[in-house]
Amino acid sequence: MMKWLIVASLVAIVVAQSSPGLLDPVSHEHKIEQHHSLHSPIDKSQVYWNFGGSTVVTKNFIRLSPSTQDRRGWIWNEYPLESDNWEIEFKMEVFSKPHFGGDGLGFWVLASEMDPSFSGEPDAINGPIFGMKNEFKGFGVLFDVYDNDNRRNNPSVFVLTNFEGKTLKPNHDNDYEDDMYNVKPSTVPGHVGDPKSVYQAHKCVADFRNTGKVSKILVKYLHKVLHVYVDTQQQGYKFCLAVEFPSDKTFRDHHFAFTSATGQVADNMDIVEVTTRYLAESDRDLDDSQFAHYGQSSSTHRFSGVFWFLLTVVGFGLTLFAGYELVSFKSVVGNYQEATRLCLKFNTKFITPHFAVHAGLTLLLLFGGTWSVFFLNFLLVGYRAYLYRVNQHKYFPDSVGGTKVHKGFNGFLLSNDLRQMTTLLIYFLSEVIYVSHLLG
Ligand SMILES: [Ca+2]
Ligand SMILES: [Ca+2]
Repeated sequence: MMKWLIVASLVAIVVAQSSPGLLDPVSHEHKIEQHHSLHSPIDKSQVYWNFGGSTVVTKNFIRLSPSTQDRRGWIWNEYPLESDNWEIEFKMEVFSKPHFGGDGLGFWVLASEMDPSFSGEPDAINGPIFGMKNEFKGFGVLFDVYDNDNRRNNPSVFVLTNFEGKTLKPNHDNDYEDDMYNVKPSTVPGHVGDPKSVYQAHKCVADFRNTGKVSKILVKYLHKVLHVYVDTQQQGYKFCLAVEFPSDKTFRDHHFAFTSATGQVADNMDIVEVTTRYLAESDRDLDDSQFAHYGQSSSTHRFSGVFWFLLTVVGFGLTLFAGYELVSFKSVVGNYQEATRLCLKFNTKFITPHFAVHAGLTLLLLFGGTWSVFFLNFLLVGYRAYLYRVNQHKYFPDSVGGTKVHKGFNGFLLSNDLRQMTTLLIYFLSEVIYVSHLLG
């Protein structure tokens, strides 16, 4: 019973996710503007949307581009914006089998003169910026999936502006780092000028690719400040970025659009649902510092592959050793003489180096940002430190195969059997996580 309780609680610790966000930045009090929205069945609800390029519209989703190299697709909302303040919430999915995917997609707010139906060319808005042409007029919230500069800071979310409709030449090779719009908000709570300010972000890294879930994005434009919130795990929105546009900027009569592009690498890029609301000038600004947030780099990639490779190798060694230990002790059950010999061997040769290697690995975990695994291993280190302190760390033949612990000892001890099984389980679960980090 005790054994299974421990197993169950260890598994629970490892799979434990952060608790869902309590705050909801969506302005549910305002009604949905159907002209700017898309709901299932999409093929019936898209009368206000035009599409082209590689885009395919089905009942349940719009595939902007398929997981095929060098494709570009777009959809354009034909109904012009009739409010200065608005928010758009969309669900999207970016996925494909290969380890790498890309290039990316964009949500755009564009001047009406860009309306593709004005052009003789059906794909006139298509171009190299995730499916958008360099001369776009307006701005876009971009989702850059592929990590071109190998700085392990993708998929990233940021804003690109071109209010004059000039020919932009953004630097795709460094993932638009030099081109991102980065004017920080000066007027809203939680940002620059606010003593509580913790977020001064004009971009974020949010891993929305191959999550097996639909990601939700909320873009809110209120009082000239553009806020972006992202939810990749269906656990509630987290803050991503906020930027302030020039005070004379209104996007009345502009149009919503989405584009995407694949290149050498290719993902399916789907829009699953779009919900738009007009906001009122009297709406209150949200305090972005109250939200959990996505950082500037991916937490799972805070360390290089070498770091996780090292953990994987050492963790594999420890797992093998724990397995060997367990099997060795099982094989001498009932044979007191052999059990004595085995205990002596482990007590003199293995226990201290084994504990030392594991303690070193746990120390490394402290820097890896994987708190559940660190906590799990820290428990084990703590228990072993306790064993040393009460001088009960050695194996003794009486307890091999049984549940007996040292006679005359009043503290807390696991039986040898349980101690070895728990160790093996913790090592194994940790190893699974090291490998998953190593593989990205
Ligand atoms: Ca990129
Ligand atoms: Ca990058």
